[in-house]
Amino acid sequence: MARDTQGTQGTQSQESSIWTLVESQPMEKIVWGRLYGKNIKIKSLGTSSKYRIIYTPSSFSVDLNNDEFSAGRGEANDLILTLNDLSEKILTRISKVHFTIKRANCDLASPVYIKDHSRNGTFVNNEKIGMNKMRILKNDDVISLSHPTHKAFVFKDLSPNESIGLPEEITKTYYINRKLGSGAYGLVRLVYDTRTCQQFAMKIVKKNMLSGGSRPSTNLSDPERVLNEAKIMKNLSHPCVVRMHDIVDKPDAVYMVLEFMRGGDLLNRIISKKLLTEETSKLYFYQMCHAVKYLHDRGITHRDLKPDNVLLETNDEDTLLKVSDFGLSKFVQKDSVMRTLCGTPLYVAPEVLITGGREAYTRKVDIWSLGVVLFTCLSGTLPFSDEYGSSAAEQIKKGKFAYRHPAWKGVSQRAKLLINQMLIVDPAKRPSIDDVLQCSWLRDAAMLQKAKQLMKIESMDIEEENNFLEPPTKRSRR
Ligand code: 3AM
Repeated sequence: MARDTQGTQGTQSQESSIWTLVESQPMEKIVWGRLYGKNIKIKSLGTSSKYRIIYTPSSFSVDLNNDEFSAGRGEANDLILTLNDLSEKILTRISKVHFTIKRANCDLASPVYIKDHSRNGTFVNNEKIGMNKMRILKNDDVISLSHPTHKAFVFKDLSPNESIGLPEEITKTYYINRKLGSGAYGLVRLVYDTRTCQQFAMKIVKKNMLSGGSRPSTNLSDPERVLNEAKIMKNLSHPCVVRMHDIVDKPDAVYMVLEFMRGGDLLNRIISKKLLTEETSKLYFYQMCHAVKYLHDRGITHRDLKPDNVLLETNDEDTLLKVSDFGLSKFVQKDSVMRTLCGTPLYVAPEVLITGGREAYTRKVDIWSLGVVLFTCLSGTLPFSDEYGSSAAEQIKKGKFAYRHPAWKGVSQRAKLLINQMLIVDPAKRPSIDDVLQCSWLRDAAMLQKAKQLMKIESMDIEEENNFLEPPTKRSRR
């Protein structure tokens, strides 16, 4: 039996024992930020304050080590502003609580928020926050009270500075937070728009890191190609296509500020669940198809469709999904051909491998990749792999695959039929995205209803597809 700290046994729960222990040994408080006085001299402290003031002949600083810090005229503030500190003219414009600064759980990994509680305003770097509004406070931000010229404090963020080396265009607008992940191209970071506090994912594509390769599939260095991604993405607007909010192009890297997708990517989802149910696979696949249709209707071929490039909005099973990464895409006119060899092996269409990029290939490459993605969702395995005897490339060129995994026993024939069609080697015989959207497997009222809600659309093609749901009118027998 666990022994409690007071030496009694049995009567007290283990939980309360731990509590006593924690209480008797308070944790050292983390100082997560500091306010330096600027121009105005502030001497007084709130009676209940735990803040340490460091005086120097010309300035002082306050350590921030609680979740929330408040400043204003009122006695309850951590920092009380009085006539000793400010001229009467300024003090009359100071509110009881003028502003508060917060860092959730004093966690250095969280952003710092400043909230304006005053009618006359709290200003950050000369910009008014606005009554009852918040913004993110960054290192070296200057706080003014009631007027931009009444500069009172400079804020020092004591968390590691993640914005070193980033261009000013980015750091002046965004607060740079934790790493979300990384890929072949570079890093993805969580960032916040300091004014709106909105979260985004910033993708940093290093141009030099992508240089080199003589093989076209690895030659991603081409700045034009990076910019191509940007140009295409900025002009796209569809619920299932990742929105690009901002882009900064620099000689060494491109910084893309994208919609933040907190659910992570489809690859991780499949890996964590081993495989997806047919119901979920269908819901995800349907949304991917809508994204691809949107792109194809605009003459855009994605060319790099794979689960890593499909992002999920939430961690819920039924979630909105968005297709990302158009770095390998290219605008093509209808009926024109694409000659660039790109795309990732395993998801790449046979015509790309067969011709080695020397011949033309079309948007049907996306249909093939979608077929592979669907196969992967439903079974958690790849249809083509070097582990199956011959090389994956050989299997792809022959369109040779099998439903080996036991999970396939529980998958409908309609789903398999669709995969068979999407993985036809001859692109001319492979269905178009419209054909795929019309397939019998996707005529599923419950799924369509869910998708419609997630995609928040009333009148898209879904309506047309719903027509399938009408029971066929029975012909009266004569
Ligand atoms: O490294 P992992 O696989 O954990 O989910 C994406 C991947 O995570 C994440 O960054 C990594 C490299 O692509 N990611 C990419 N774009 C994102 C976005 N818009 C994103 N996470 C959230 N929102």
